[in-house]
Amino acid sequence: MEWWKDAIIYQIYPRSFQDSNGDGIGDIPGIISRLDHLQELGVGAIWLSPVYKSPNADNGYDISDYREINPEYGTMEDMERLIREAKNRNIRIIMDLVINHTSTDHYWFRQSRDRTSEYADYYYWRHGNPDGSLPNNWTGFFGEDCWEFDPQRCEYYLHLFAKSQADLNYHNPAVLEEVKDILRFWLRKGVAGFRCDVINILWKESLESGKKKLALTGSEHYLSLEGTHEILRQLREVLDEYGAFTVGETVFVTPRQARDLCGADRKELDMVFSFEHMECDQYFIKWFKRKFRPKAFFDCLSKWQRELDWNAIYLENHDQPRSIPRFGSAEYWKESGKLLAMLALTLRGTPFIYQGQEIGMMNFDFDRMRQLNDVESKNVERVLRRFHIPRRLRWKIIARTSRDNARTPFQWTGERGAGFTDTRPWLGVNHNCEQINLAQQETDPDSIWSWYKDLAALRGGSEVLRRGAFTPLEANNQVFVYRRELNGEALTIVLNFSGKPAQTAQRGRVLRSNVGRESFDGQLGPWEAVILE
Ligand code: ISL
Ligand code: CA
Repeated sequence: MEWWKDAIIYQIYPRSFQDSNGDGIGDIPGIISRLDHLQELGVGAIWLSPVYKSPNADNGYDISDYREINPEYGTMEDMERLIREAKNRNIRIIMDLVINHTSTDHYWFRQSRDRTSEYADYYYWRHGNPDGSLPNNWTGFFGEDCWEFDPQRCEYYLHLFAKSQADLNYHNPAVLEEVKDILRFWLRKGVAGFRCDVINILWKESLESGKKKLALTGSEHYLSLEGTHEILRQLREVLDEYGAFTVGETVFVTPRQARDLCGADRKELDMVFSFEHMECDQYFIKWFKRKFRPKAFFDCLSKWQRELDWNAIYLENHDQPRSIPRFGSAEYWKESGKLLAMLALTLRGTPFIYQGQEIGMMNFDFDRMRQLNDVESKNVERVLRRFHIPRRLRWKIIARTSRDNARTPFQWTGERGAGFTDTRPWLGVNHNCEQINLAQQETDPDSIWSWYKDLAALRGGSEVLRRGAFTPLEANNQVFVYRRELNGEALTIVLNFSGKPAQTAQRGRVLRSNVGRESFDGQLGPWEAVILE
């Protein structure tokens, strides 16, 4: 029971993991061929970003058929083989469940364009106002307004994300029944659970205009509302028939709201991805970057550790820039990469490692818009242009925040194509693959990869690290110290988040050091990290 409290979960972004048939696009046979890599790392489950049929406006987060595999990624047989082959290695498969919206290519949506069809109310359709304005003043997640006119139905439909991602209408009970069937379909195939995309915005209480805000005007009408809790409890009944696991991606949640979504007594989700710790390098919204503030980051992590019994721990995913240049240091690439690994694997909760994190992959090295694929970046560039932001500044904003930073192909080797593909990849390989790649790190016992394996094994064998209580001991703008404790056994983790020397009052026997230190007198070098007994 609760296997997910002891496991490390690895996120795969299928399009960028491993191409097996030379079309430049990662695929399921490619993933199967790399399962040994994941087994070696010691992961207990894989979260697969969407592999369903999709026109790829948002790389699979726009699903056109929940029961088909995107042909670019393989066949249903390939998927079934992946589930089997992973199981042989004691690795579970977690699917991405995107049910806030579907692609406008989905059969339901195409039918819904006809007002007399049985699918007419599967989406939010509204007339514009008599003065010609949109049905309400809401703004969407990708920076634009969120209504699109459909000439066939002569109405607007709601889309909180891209134009081709239409929001499903959960006021219509048939929609939830459809979703339950989709869950059963996949659970019967043997998947272990779901990562639930933007799950706390499912229920739109009303479609009235909202209070004007810098971003997401209207969100008070759908963020973490009771209607969503009700939906989750119903889905949970289905999930419980199969003992399935869920982690919800929950945007803009407070600890209190998160507890209501994943508290053990709530019978909703098992855990949630919160976002607050990802906001310590921004003003208000992610497009306005500021210098990373370590103290705010530590305080935020400690707060979530204190407020929730169990957290989903992550520093990277397919929507965020890479963690080393963000929270660590490019200059101290290896040291800070190892320090961040220590943080991710010693907090209380389930660690999620995003592909490439385990070898210290960095942000893309593109220099112009044309090299990007991300629909969000393209929308935002359009909005910035509308506000007459000059090109150089537009690029600066986008380069630092684009989701494509984390989506460049996995760097297996230092060759052209990085061992990901032998042809032109769908998104450019980072030129630093000559320095940063798995092949090189595999032969180096001092590499970031070796360090991840070592810490994963340490965690696997340590009840204190897996289940122990968390107590923060020191947090300033440089040093973060905390203790994990269980049944009288304690480990102290000491992290120097800076290129300058630092000090701490902690002493102890060194269990792990990212710089090969054998004894510890409280002095820390740049980006030094130790676990003390
Ligand atoms: O990317 C973001 C922050 O950098 C968010 O605004 C993101 O869009 C939000 O977290 C929702 O993400 C999820 O749903 C989106 C999809 O584009 C993302 O890839 C997915 O993780 C719509 O399905
Ligand atoms: Ca392929």
